[in-house]
Amino acid sequence: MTIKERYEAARESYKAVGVDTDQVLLALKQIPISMHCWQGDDVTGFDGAGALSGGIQTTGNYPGRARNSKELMADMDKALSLIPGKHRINLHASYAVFEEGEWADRDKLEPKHFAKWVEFAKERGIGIDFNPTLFSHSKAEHATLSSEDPEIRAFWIRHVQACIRISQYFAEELGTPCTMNIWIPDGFKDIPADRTSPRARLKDSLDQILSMDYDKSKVFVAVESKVFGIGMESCTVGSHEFYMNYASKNDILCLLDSGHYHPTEVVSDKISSMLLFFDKVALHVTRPVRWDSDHVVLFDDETKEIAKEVVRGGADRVLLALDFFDASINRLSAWVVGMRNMQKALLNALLLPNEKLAALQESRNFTELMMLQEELKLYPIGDVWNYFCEINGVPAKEDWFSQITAYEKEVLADRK
Ligand code: RNT
Ligand code: ZN
Repeated sequence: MTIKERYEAARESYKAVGVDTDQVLLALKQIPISMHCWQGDDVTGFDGAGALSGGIQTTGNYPGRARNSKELMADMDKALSLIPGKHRINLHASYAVFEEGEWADRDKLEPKHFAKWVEFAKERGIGIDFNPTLFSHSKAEHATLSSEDPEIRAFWIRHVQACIRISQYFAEELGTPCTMNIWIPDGFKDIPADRTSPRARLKDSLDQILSMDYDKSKVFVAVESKVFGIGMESCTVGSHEFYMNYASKNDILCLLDSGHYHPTEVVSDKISSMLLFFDKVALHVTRPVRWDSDHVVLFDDETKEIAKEVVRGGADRVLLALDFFDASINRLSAWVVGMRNMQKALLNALLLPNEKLAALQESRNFTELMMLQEELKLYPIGDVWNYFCEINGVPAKEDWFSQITAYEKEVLADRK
């Protein structure tokens, strides 16, 4: 049987439970995911400011890490060619592309330092999201926006403001809003004596940053919390309560990273609450394992649960981005696996008879609800997925992987 014939058979199965798979394929194609550039080079960046720091870490030394913008762009291009649909890319400020002999510190970054990325995005018709980089820098050794040192704090305030200008430039050049997400590593390894002052300083820094003039319809500023980081086990200044309150009072967005909560706490359960109080919510989808928050996204239960909430809450209200970094496997494969898994999870959610399931809950028919949810798990989603790949011009099943192996031999092997 061909992929199309299998799809046609699957279409009948889904039709019987009231799901129109043709509509589902159209809907899935409309959901962009922002692919993070930092998986390609282990969060190193191009500004040479220092080794990765700030409580995040990559492990592994799989050969072929992208060493410059040309290599990173080529790798992202290759990965995107194996992922169905049109997506976005997510950049960090440390990925500025300088001309020969040129360099600017983080507080002096300008739109022109990102012109090459705009060119890249324009050629591919995709949007860009952005992140100020408040780590891996000599001025980020202790604290950034919550620093007790006024000069350090002013430096990082200037940096984030520069990033807002760059974000607006992306939005204007590409004709699509840019989500600009602020994450800072500030925190304490051991029990602090004063949790208030650093948080008050962070609050004041954010106030100063947002007092600048920018177009809120073009730049969606978001703030990302974290429960702990390596070397910041006892207190994170930018905690969930801090940012949720800040975002809601200041009309900016909260970004929920699925690796940033206590191990039994899940982001899938937070989305519906956020959407009742905010117009939009931003996500970093990733996979936490033990103390690490950044493993490659799998087609696992929590990713599926997140996708259900995205679909049920309105996919246009959830700004989806991925955030993981694995240096122990082929980096392009990590991107493709993670992106395709996020899409499979969205497909899984779209293929559910969501109204029918909600009606069962509403009538408190939990017996049938459980039965149906479980039976639906073995419906032929794979046949729909393969067809989705085929009609969007990318290899179905594991057939994309031979291209990764070839790229590894032809391109990555030369990077010594
Ligand atoms: C770190 C945060 C943050 C980073 C990226 C590189 O814990 O998740 O989002 O991963 O900005
Ligand atoms: Zn994150």
